[in-house]
Amino acid sequence: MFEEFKFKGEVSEHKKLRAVFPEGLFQVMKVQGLGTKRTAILFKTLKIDSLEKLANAAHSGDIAKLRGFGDKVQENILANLEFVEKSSQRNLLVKALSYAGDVRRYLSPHPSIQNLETAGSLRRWKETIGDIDFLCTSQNPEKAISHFLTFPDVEKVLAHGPTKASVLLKNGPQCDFRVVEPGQFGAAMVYFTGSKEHNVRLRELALRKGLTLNEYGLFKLTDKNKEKPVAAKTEEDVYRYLGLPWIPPELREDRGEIEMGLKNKLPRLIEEADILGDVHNHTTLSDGKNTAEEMIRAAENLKWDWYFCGDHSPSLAMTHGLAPAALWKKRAHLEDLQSKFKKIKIFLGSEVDILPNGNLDYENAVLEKIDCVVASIHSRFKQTEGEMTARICRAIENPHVDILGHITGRLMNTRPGYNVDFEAILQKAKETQTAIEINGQPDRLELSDTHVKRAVELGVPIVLSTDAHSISHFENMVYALHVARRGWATAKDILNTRSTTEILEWLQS
Ligand code: DGT
Ligand code: CA
Ligand code: CA
Ligand code: ZN
Repeated sequence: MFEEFKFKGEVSEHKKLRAVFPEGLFQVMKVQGLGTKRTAILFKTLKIDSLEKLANAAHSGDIAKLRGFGDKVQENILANLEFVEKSSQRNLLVKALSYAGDVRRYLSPHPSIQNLETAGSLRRWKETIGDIDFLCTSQNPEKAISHFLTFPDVEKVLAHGPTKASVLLKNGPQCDFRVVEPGQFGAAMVYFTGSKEHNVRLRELALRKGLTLNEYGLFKLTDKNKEKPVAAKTEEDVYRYLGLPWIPPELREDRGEIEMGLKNKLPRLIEEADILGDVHNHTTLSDGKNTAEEMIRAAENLKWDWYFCGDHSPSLAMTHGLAPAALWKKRAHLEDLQSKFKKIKIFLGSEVDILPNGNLDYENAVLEKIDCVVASIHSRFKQTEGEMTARICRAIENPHVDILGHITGRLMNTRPGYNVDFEAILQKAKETQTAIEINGQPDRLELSDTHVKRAVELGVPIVLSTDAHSISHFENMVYALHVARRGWATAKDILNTRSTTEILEWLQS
């Protein structure tokens, strides 16, 4: 059962487990150096099911006495507890989406609720979420509010009035709910989608045009009592009256979207339908849970055109990576499998470790024969920023490396990434035309949005990856996609949009 904990990002699984295990156990497991096995031991022997109990046991020295733990592990726990406690105040996007899905399924069928939408950071697909914001219109706001308050997963009502309410969800984040007039819905959506910084800039722009903007509408300054909005019903109306195109929520961060919007130069962001395949994933041959055949079938069901079927390289023992002989056996197996699949083209991929000195885990003669090489770091996270940067730059200088995998090794709310000089790496990637990955695992999501934007500016190729260890992880592509969108990426900036011929050409060039 504890093994199953490992599957992060499986929303349904997560939900089932949430009901069975104390929430605190999930937090304990996230402390770096613990993981599923040690968390299980701590739970069974010392009844540790919360961060508080973990801290007490570590301070009293009980943990060091356990077999297989010792002083060093105990010290590590104490050091890492601080990081986890600090970061657990914001929820991972994936978790917030799961809660928001529950709320939506409960609210949307109700007869007094229309136009139910999420707003706030969730609608902007920010990587972490403070609270969940919902907006709707209604003929009967009080009925809508009282329905919201009777949601079975409400732990505590924080505040409520005739048109708005805030609750704390069981084991979960805060959720805010507002009911607005249908005629004001667009203005309310703009206001409550934010970000605050984007809204400030919109209001400045409004003022310059002799207008004033709030959650009820856009009004002329001469309309002293704000009686007749010039725009309010739809977001498009509000933006249009300000001289702007509708701005995708992912861009609403005051990172230049208003300036570019005024010039009508906003990028046409990449969309889910543009994605034709994945380059980074794993099968049962290394540490995945599904066979190559199962993975490929699931990929074909997603209507992808191509699939680079990957696994780990051997240096990291716990992932059971493939020695060269096993790689060639796998290639033959993939060639056999191809005859079973008519719609998807299968290739040999590999996630190859970058060794501490920047060398790769396979010889060049082996790398050369792999169709797509993703190089990533999985060891010696404690090197200095200078060492890490040099190590990565050296790896991507190797002409057989096509893609740099998870660039910082971070696990959000668990461990910070290793320190790297992003600018130096992006420049090196540009020079060597190595692609940089946006890893879609919900607790990684690296490269982050601002670095994606920089990569786009520099013309560094970007690839979205699922890093799937089971077929259910293919949904990670959606998270990677939205990071790309938050980084202003268009289809042309992202390699996953290339046809089979084009991606092979790119890999060979
Ligand atoms: P979060 O919840 O911390 O992840 O981030 P948001 O962006 O969802 O922030 P939240 O829930 O406090 O508020 C939702 C939106 O409402 C926010 O993005 C912009 C708008 N908003 C809230 N408070 C203010 C404010 O004081 N001024 C302005 N202009 N907008 C606000
Ligand atoms: Ca929020
Ligand atoms: Ca809020
Ligand atoms: Zn991987």
